[in-house]
Amino acid sequence: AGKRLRVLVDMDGVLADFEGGFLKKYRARYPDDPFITLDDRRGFWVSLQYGQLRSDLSEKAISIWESKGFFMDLDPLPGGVEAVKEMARMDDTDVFICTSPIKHYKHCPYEKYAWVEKHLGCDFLEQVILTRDKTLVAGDLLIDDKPDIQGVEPTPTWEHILFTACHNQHLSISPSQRRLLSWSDDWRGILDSKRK
Ligand code: BVP
Repeated sequence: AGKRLRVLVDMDGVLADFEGGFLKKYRARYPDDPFITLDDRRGFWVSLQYGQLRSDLSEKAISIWESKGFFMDLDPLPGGVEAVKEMARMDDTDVFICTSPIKHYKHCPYEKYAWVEKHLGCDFLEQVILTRDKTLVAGDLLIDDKPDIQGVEPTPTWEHILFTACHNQHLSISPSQRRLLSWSDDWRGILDSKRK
């Protein structure tokens, strides 16, 4: 007993609806161009799939999340904010929001902090970790919708829990990998499984 559990929670696709926010703003800005429904999304990178649809659409997709207000305006995914707040109130539990900003840094880092303040409260700003390399962050669990999380550290301390999203729902994963299907799924059981 006595060891605290450290949970790292991703933001885009886990707490904030990146895919829904993207599609809505893409269609509003480029109403005459083809788009990919959320059901047809495959692969983590939106820009890659749009570029495969038509070569000019990669840049158009990128223009959406590089615009002012994109990250700020993302809706919370169902149950995420409540789950993270409950986690933070649990005994012997530390929760951090671990998120990778885009390299176009004009709006994104600011808006990620603003989103956390708006939806989780200013006390939660203490828990924000912005990094392009999550393998360097030590934790027991990383709840993230990106199937392959890599960086300079070959053996991260966390167990990656794959959070189901439109782009990864059809992926077959190794038997050892665990999924969280949504915030209605048993996230408390996953946390308990890591407590010693
Ligand atoms: O901030 C998001 C958007 C960006 O990558 C970041 C992923 O962060 P994590 O969820 O891993 O923390 N992003 C960028 C592209 C294309 C760039 Br070119 C993309 O297709 N999808 C995407 O999410």
